[in-house]
Amino acid sequence: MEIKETLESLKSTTLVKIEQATTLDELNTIRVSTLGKKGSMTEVLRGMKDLSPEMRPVVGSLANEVRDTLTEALEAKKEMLETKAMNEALLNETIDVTLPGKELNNGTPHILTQVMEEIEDVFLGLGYEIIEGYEVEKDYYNFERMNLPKDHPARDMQDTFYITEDMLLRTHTSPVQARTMEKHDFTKAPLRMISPGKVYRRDSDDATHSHQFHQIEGLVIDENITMADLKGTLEVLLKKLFGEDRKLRLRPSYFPFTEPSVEVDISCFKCGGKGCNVCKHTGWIEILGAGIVHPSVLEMSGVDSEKYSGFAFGLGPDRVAMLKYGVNDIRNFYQNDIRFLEQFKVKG
Ligand code: FA5
Repeated sequence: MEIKETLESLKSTTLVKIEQATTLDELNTIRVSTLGKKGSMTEVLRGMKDLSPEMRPVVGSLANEVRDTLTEALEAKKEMLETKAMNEALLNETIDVTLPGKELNNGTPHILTQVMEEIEDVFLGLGYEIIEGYEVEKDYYNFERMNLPKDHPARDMQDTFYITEDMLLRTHTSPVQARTMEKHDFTKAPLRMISPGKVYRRDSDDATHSHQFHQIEGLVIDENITMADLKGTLEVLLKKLFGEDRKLRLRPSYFPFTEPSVEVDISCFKCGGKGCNVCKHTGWIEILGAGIVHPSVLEMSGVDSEKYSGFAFGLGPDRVAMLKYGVNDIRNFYQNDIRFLEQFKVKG
């Protein structure tokens, strides 16, 4: 009889404890200490082995009833406490829908990329192809095929970084001329191409010179191409880029791969032509070199120089970007200063 009473009293005291529990943790402690492996209920049931055979089923069914009642009471209380906790959380966690959202910091193409794409668009509109060259180039294409044999003194104008005796970081985009001409079938169509990319020189850096910069090479080969075609094309480009009022100046110059050769200057953005520190007090900033392709350059690429002629130019988009946006030091483009770069965000 004693074990029956113990079970009854365990039931009633545990039900009171369940009733009084205020947290899920407390409830769990009650469950473990009553129904768990080392719980009081298990402890009581261990005494069953001492009962008479007639009493065992009676006490067994009572024990089942007590366990079921307690399990149900624990479940019901658990559900109640969970609902209560959720309601409290909902009341406490007020969401302020009027708070401003977090601003997403969108990236933007680098200003030099934007300027190069603008120039590419002008030439695509004129029917040119865009061709990529190699930044690591053979001495042969960079110099020899551009009419600069080994030991030619004009190589000094473009001293560079050699990788081996025959391989170098290209000093200009002009080697793309030779690589394109030797593959082109002139019996099918004239050649009109531009080639943008990075170039390298052992120049000492200053406000308008960087040891790594960009060029856009241009090349047009057809029958009867003259200096007038070159001048007309450059005028279309520079007026599109800078507006109608910017002045253009062609100065006689020398490149071994063009004859005649010119340097093309544009009036200074800062002083408008009066002379200042940006234009080194000349009123002009040089932005490209150009000329009529030298017959030897054509012949070395297998092009008949009696039949075909062409013009070529090498434009510095870094200088174009400086002129267009009034940037007075080229080094700003390469220093990755976010405050500088953010000024040229594409609005979108
Ligand atoms: C050349 O590199 C020739 N290959 C251009 C050419 C092509 C002439 C086809 C004739 C026919 P030059 O060294 O002048 O030429 O450079 C061309 C342009 O690159 C310059 O007008 C200038 O805008 C830019 N440039 C040259 N050196 C630097 C530098 N260190 N930093 C930034 N821009 C430069």
